[in-house]
Amino acid sequence: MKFDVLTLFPEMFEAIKQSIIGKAIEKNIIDINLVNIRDFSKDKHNKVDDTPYGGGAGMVIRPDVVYDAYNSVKSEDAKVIYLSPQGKVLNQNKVKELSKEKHLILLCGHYEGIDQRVIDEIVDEEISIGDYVLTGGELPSMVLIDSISRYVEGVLNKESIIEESFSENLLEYPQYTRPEIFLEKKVPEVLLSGHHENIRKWRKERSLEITKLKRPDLLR
Ligand code: 4F9
Repeated sequence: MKFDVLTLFPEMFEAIKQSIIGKAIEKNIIDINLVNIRDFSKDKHNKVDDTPYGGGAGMVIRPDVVYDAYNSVKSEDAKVIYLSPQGKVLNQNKVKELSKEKHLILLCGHYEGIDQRVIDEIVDEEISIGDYVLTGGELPSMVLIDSISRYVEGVLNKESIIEESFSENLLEYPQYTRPEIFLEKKVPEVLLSGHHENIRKWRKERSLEITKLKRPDLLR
């Protein structure tokens, strides 16, 4: 899976090159190519934005600069996603769907936004990660890369994937590790029993119970 990220702040993406995603990058299972929109500026001061037509506060990113950044990475089968509060709110079904793509181009806005003409020209899908406003699309892009990469073959170990499909649309059951007694609290007996079928049933029950209590909307 190839991700091209069009951003004014490529340094922010150091955060996603860690842990499981970092390993997947090393193994060449996923590729994250950071494209600095500023590299496509047309003037000697590297300016990428200008004041909004019609007036108002803030600056707007110029369409020509974004278009040239896009043209430097586009491919026949690329899907272009703009991270924006105006997009459809991301959920696990959308994540799974997007994980089947080969090439995603993620466009990150900043300031007051990006000139609408280039959005209309290049964007296939607008996605929000929730109903709140951020300072830019970089964190939402990283959320998208992280959640999608989990579904790419070879990124997670097999057990984690089976575990997930088993408990689909439910919250996770509680986990315990050593010590067996902590602040006078014992680990649930069934988990020490070695009885795999009973453990499986207990975990499913806890998942259902926790989902009913904390997120009944997930059960519908
Ligand atoms: C993008 C917020 C996606 C939520 C981008 C300011 C954003 C956002 N989901 N807020 N720029």
